[in-house]
Amino acid sequence: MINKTQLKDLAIFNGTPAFNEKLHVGRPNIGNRDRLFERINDLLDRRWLTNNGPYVQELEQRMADMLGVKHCIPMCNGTVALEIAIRAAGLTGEVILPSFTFIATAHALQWQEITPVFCDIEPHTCTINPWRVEAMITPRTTGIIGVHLWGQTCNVEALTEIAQKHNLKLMFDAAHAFGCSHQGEMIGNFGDAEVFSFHGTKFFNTFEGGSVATNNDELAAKIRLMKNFGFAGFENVNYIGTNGKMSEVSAAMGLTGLESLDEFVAVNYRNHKQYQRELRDIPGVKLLTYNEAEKCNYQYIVLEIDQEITEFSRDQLVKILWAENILARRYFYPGCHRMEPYRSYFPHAGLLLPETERLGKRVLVLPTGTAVGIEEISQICQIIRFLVQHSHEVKQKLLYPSDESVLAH
Ligand code: T4K
Repeated sequence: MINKTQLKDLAIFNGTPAFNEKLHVGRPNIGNRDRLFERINDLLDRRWLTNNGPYVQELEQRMADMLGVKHCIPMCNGTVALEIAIRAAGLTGEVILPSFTFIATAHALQWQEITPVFCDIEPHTCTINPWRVEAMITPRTTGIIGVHLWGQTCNVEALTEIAQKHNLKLMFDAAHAFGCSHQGEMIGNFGDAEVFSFHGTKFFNTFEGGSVATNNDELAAKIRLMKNFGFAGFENVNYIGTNGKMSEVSAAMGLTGLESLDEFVAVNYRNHKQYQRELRDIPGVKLLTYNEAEKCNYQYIVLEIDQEITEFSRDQLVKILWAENILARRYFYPGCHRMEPYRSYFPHAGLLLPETERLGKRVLVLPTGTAVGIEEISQICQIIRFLVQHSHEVKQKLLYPSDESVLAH
């Protein structure tokens, strides 16, 4: 570990970077390689590569058992899974969702010419604020999509009540929440449908992949047809459909990953605890904590920076960390409403999104997962602690880089 004791030790001020190799957020968790290669050999021998092959079917069954849900239909990625679920559930007109999410949640609606209506979030969970949802319902509203951001679950009860009261569909973007529970029940069981992402950066991955979980048989039947061009039998097409199928090689990765899921959680939990210990009592730096009474994948290490205390901003911190080869990410800045086409469509949306605007400027995500060790975490935390301890000088030096007198501190 490189101990940073003076400003000039920081890489941004020409010191040696803390890490030789870049430390990424979202490095994939890889399960047992031998088991994966065995499965790949099997599927090659079988010459069955896609189109609801045996591995896809096995993965679906295993996931449904694990979640205690009737259907957990594998798909080619989370975005297409969202698009298909939205279409199969019959959403049209306007749908209310948070702006503080990955752009795919909004795009899955707009792609089908459904208007995304951006709603603010609750500050403590970063999930959609149900009380604000109710105020945004219009005669054109057909549904609500909550996002279980960072694996923190939405206020499912309040959203369910609002959806029932106004006769709206309720779906959840559960891209971050595979393996998480809410009130003791696994995510996958709530609303009309919940959508997972199994992208390489997710806690559980199938290279690319996703799934729609639902307890609604009719909806599941529709989704199965829609993900296969609408085909019911060889020559009969019932719906407009698309190609949302998961391939066998992805399912092989998924089956292998499922066997190591407990290990992935254990590593993430260990890392989270390490961050919690080492970032404790640093003024202006708040680590998002999880409800340990629930199941959780602990996949996201989320910091909120209060510039009033740290003096330097979240953006300046990210810049300093990147110089050290710690590639912290500003998820989900600046919010969907500030990205095109939504920025042009709804130029004043931000006025109704004060928490989204506030948190978007304060939040950053740090590396974790099986690719990150506890020494690396200690090094990251040591740098952050050092920065806050010397916040005034750091701020000065960032403002006046050529002032050598500051470096002496
Ligand atoms: N809803 C929500 C709430 C989501 O967060 C997402 C996806 C979706 C829906 C849509 O699901 P998918 O259609 O993706 O299944 C990444 C992911 O691409 C995206 O899946 C994810 N959310 C989002 C939060 O993060 P980027 O633009 O940040 O990706 P990128 O290429 O910068 O990669 C992130 C980091 O991971 C980098 O530091 C490098 C590292 N990485 C990445 C890959 C792909 C690796 O180390 N190895 C790899 O193989 O979007």
